[in-house]
Amino acid sequence: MEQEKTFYERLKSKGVSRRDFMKYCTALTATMGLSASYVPKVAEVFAAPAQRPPVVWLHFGECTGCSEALLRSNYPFIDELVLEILSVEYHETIMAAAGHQAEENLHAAVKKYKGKFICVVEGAVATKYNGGYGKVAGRSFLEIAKEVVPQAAATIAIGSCAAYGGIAGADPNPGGYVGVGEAIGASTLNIPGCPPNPINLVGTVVNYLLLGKLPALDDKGRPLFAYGKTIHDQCPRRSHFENEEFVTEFGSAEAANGYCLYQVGCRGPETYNNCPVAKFNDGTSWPVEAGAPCIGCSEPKFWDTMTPFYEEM
Ligand code: FSX
Ligand code: SF4
Ligand code: F3S
Repeated sequence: MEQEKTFYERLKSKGVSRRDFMKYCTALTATMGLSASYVPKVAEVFAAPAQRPPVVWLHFGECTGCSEALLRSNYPFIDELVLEILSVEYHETIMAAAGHQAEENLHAAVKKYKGKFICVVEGAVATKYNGGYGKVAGRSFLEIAKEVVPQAAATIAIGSCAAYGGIAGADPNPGGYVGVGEAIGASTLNIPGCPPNPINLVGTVVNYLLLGKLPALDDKGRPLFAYGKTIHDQCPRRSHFENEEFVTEFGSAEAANGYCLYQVGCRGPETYNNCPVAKFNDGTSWPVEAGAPCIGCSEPKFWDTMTPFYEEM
């Protein structure tokens, strides 16, 4: 109880009301595919976590948009919440240490939490030329991944780069960039998207803390709660298109068809993700709602298979 009180007091001091927090927990519970009766239990995971798993967060070939999406989320407190449930031991973007001290932190964390930490990987791994296309502190991404990943309890590849190679792995891919799992022959839980929606990472971790297991995955390693349906299947532009009233509003089926972005290249029918329901920026909007066709950013090799993005499939 004391711990819970402290938690709400901490949130309050950051300008987050209990009501805001419960609103977030309700959205998160729905995203995870759990019934509303789980909302208090989800809140409890944050307010009184039974355990805070240590996390080693690695950065390889990427734009850091994945971390930025998490840290600059419009829920002003999501980064705080993540730090309530995870003990982030190493993260190059947010840690104070630099240079040799940062390297020491990495080695110390891996040694101390061997077999117990969650490894989160952001970015793709260069495999050609002995990993020569990407290094941190004089060691190749490949070398670091080979050392750290096998010592983790589980590895989460966040973003399409870490999951499948992403932009770094796009044709002609001179560095031989691939996803971290492929690079070292390990299996990873993948949360793709460029960037991915932070709620899907939080949902995965909360699922683990609440139910004691990782969520069910599809054949591409993605949690089914988030990637079980296509964008097109959940798209409001589609339901509008199929909705008679909407067609009437637009005057004709032809005009309503213009509202759907298929003809300007939307890849929603081949892309699995929950953007239409989870949305971004505090549930404000998502690409198709904002008028931008889905470019298939959560699918493997989308830079090669979905381009040119502006042409009809
Ligand atoms: Fe890749 Fe993440 Fe795209 Fe960027 O770090 S998934 S380039 S949004 O940021 O890895
Ligand atoms: Fe499908 Fe895209 Fe059209 Fe939405 S905008 S209905 S996802 S093709
Ligand atoms: Fe990506 Fe398409 Fe969603 S481009 S962010 S999967 S709408």
